[in-house]
Amino acid sequence: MIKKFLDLGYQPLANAYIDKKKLNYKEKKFKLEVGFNKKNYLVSILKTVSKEKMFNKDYPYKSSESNTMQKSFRDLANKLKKRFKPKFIIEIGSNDGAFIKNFKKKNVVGVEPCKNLAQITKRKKYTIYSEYWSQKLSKKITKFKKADLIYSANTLSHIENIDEIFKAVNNALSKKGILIIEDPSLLKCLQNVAYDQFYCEHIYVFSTLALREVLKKFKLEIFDIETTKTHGGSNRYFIKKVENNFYKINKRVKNEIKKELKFGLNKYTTYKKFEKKVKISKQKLLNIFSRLVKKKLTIVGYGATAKSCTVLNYCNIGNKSINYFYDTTSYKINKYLPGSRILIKKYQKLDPKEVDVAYLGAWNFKEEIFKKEKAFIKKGGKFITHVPYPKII
Ligand code: DWN
Repeated sequence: MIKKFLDLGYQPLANAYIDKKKLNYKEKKFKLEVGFNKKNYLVSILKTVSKEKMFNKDYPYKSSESNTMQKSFRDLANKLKKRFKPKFIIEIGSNDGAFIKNFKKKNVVGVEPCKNLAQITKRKKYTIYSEYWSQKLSKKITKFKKADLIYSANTLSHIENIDEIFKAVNNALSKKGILIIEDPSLLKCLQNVAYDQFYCEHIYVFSTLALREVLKKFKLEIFDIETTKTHGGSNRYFIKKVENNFYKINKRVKNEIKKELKFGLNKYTTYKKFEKKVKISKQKLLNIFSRLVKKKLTIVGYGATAKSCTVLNYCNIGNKSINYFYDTTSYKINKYLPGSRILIKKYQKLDPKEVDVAYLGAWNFKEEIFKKEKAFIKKGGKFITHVPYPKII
């Protein structure tokens, strides 16, 4: 039933940054292929890696590293408090606490299997279950009180066993309780030719169409939807039990589905067109790098993202093109990007005396980055992006 439409070659684990001592060892790679399920419209990678290999005590990504995400979580928390007045909230995938820190400790618990991240929030005295989300855990957390709000950003698309997720959500939610999930939008991903949304951790990139189909089995339904700019364009889905008549289905849901159908997210041919665009994008990006390298310009990477792992390995771009990456995340500094093995240095403001061009690994934070690098831009510094098409800015 699942038909492959995209082959992104052999890829290492996207967040497995390499220590200098381990540079002589070969990394394990896996074939990164993406497919479309004609039955429920779900887009997923075909070969998955075990969750224990990806989400463990060494997980390097911290949501709080960007002001954009901090603001997005703060604004959302304020909105949710007003609109739903939740008394007991569960966050699935609480990362370093960027969302839950906006709530009173007595009102919220986090679920975060990556122990290093869970620890950060535990130290601030929040209740965090350092386990994978499951039916067993949901029963434990809600033994005495069901949740009136479950929130999960950029996490459910990382969990292979969809059945387990939603059965656990059903267990944990009160009758009037709601689930809000936020993940990159498949429509935006295709429109932006952002093929780097596909890597080992992103098992699914959801569309409203697909999510609606998946939820039916669990007697859950989407009653509202918001589109956000975060992570290159995401959808925030508001979901309730079908039996819960407390909330009416907002017409935004219908409108979003209309948009997705118009674009053809229900048709395999749309995905084959996307495949062609990805190949063109690769060629154009390689042409840009080759032109700049010939001119002997100094190119660095900006933001050693998981997404850039897909781009660098698919396009075979390495340290002959990009001298090093800058990143603000302490775990990543002085390590090397998986596959491409480009060194990651501690972030410092771009200096036009040292850098001619910066490749935007974190293109999704372009606005935040451009604000920070005003001086570099003013003095003629340039950026390369591959989204929505490869170009120098
Ligand atoms: O889904 C996921 C998303 C939410 O986060 C995970 N699977 C893994 C991770 O993906 P990513 O690494 O592609 O996410 P980001 O948020 O695009 O990563 C931004 C990176 O760039 C971080 O390492 C921090 C860094 N950064 C920086 O060095 N300077 C970010 C900003 C805004 C900056 O100014």
